[in-house]
Amino acid sequence: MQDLLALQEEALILFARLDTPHALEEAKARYLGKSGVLTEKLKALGKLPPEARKTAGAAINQVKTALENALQNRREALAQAQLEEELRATALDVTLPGRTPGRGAAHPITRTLERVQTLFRSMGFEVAEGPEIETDANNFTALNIPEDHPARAMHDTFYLDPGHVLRTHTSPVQIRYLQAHPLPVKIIAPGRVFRCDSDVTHTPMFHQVEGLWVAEEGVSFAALKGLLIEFMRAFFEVNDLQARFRPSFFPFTEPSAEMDIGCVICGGDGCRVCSHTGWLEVLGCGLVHPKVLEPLGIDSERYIGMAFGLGVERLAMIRYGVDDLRTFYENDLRFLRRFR
Ligand code: 2NM
Repeated sequence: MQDLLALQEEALILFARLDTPHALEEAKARYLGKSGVLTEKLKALGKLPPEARKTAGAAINQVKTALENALQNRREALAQAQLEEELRATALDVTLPGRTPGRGAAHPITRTLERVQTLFRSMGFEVAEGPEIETDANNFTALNIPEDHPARAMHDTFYLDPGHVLRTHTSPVQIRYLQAHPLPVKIIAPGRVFRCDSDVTHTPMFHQVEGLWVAEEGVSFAALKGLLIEFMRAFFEVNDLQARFRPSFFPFTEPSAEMDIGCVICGGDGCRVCSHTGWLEVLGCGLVHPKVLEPLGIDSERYIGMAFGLGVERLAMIRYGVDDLRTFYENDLRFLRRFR
């Protein structure tokens, strides 16, 4: 009897300590299996006298029942613990904020390009595009740029081979357009242009919008000035915008001019953006040279062309108050996020 109670005590302690179903079933076999300790004791009952057999059998069966109950309770406890562990491991906290993809935004140069295009469209211009790799003929010769012009030099232009360049302006788009469409034409040519230049105020790639309006009527230098002033007024949202046109030179226009506007940052008082002059240089313009029109079969006695070219980065810098051109192309999100 003493022996049996000690056995029960030992088994119950062991069951309570085992913490995997496998170990528990192994322990069960040791006590209750075919040759388990308790089973052997039952087998040995036959050797006892009938009276003793009865009490001993009852005692053994009592221990057997106690062990089976303990086993069953321990099985359930382990199963419950495992379920709880699984639930904990796969728990989903529905109160956590969602992982939404970061919201993107158009680059400030893209936004500026789109703003320029929208305004010129509203003034009746179509948008024309062309390749970034151009022939020397379209990029220079058709624009009355002489063979010995400094702009053609290797150190200013990216040559791909002797006959092809990365376009240095979008004017060749306008040459292509004039070759392919009947007059009148009224277009802008926005896009990337490339110059072998890199410092604080120049990047080797930048964006231009050039405009061209060729017609029998309505085109004049006065009309050109009025159009450009109207555009700048709308672009910078300044009603009483000051403007002036200084004589200049381009091989492809005559007369030619540079347009300045009263500084939209300081109102003309002088600041860092306008280098304390009160004026901002914003574009070049002029009336298209007969030497550009005539080779295209356009009678320059009958048709007049007005043209202009502006730098998108320059307009973006002024509009957004950015003082270093290169920041547009460093892809620093701290900078880019400011334009959302
Ligand atoms: C400028 C300034 C003045 C221009 C001229 C032409 C074309 F194709 F008609 F000859 N396109 N763009 C032009 C005129 C560009 O950029 C400062």
